Amino acid sequence: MLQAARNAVHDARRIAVLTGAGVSAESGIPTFRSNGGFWRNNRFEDLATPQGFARDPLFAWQWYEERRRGIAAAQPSAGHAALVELEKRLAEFTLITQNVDGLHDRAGSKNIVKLHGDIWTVRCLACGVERTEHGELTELPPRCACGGLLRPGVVWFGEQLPEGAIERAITAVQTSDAFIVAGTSAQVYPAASLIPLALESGAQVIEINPETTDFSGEVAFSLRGNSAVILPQLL
Ligand code: BJW
Ligand code: ZN
Repeated sequence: MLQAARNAVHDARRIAVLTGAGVSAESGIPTFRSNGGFWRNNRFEDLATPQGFARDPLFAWQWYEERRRGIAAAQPSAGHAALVELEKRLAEFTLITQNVDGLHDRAGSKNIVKLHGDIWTVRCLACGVERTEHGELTELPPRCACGGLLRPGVVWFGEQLPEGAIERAITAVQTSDAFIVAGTSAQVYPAASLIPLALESGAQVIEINPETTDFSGEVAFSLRGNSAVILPQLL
């Protein structure tokens, strides 16, 4: 199975990749739905919806600030590094990520589509200004120069994805010879819909996950294991 998947990667001229929280798990960052995942101990309705944030911005910000600190202290894994190498080999490569942690950028990946935004940006709910904010936030909840409340620049449930993001992802998937799906439970849409799209478009789909997903039975290669081990082996 691994050798056949390696051949599919080797033969592909255009590759698209979809990553999820599992790829950052090996950097020590909790996932959402696995054991020890965020949604096992927190209600996503309180933390990852506009309604939850509006009810208690301080509570949501305390969670985001704790995550930002953990991510700042983390290092990209061997899985992140393998995707940088893969990009260097190919003329056309798109890394579509659901992760907001910025570890793909820090590892050195270039052509990244961030479907769910970026935890290092903040946006003002009053004037709409957006900026990158890497340091520790001194005041919680943080405020804009205009006095408005700042929110994390991530995509919550019920919200639109960043402008153009899903369109770029769809084009990359439809034109790819191979589509690698790593470390995602594939339960959140529209990100998960890229998998059936790749199958319809005739791409060789390679899934990397220690667990099965709803798509494991449909993809060409379902590689069971950790992405920090399997992604380097694929190259
Ligand atoms: C390893 C590993 C290792 C462990 N190596 N692997 C169609 C049908 C039904 C519902 C909808 C639909 N279309 C839209 C919706 C609504 C909703 C949705 O999808 N709901 C579902 C839950 C059913 N989607 C939305 O609202 C989206 N917006 C949208 O569609 O706008 C248009 C619209 C609006 C209103 C109505 C209808 C349409 C927005 C979704 C935003 C998701 N946001 C979050 C939070 C981001 C901010 C933050 O980080 O705080 O994004 S939720 C969370 O889940 C986060 C993740 O990016 C996302 C995906 O999670 P991921 O990455 O898959 O992580 P896990 O934990 O689920 O899985 C980890 C996997 O790794 C597991 O499988 C492990 O086995 C594996 N793993 N260790 C490899 N070492
Ligand atoms: Zn403002």
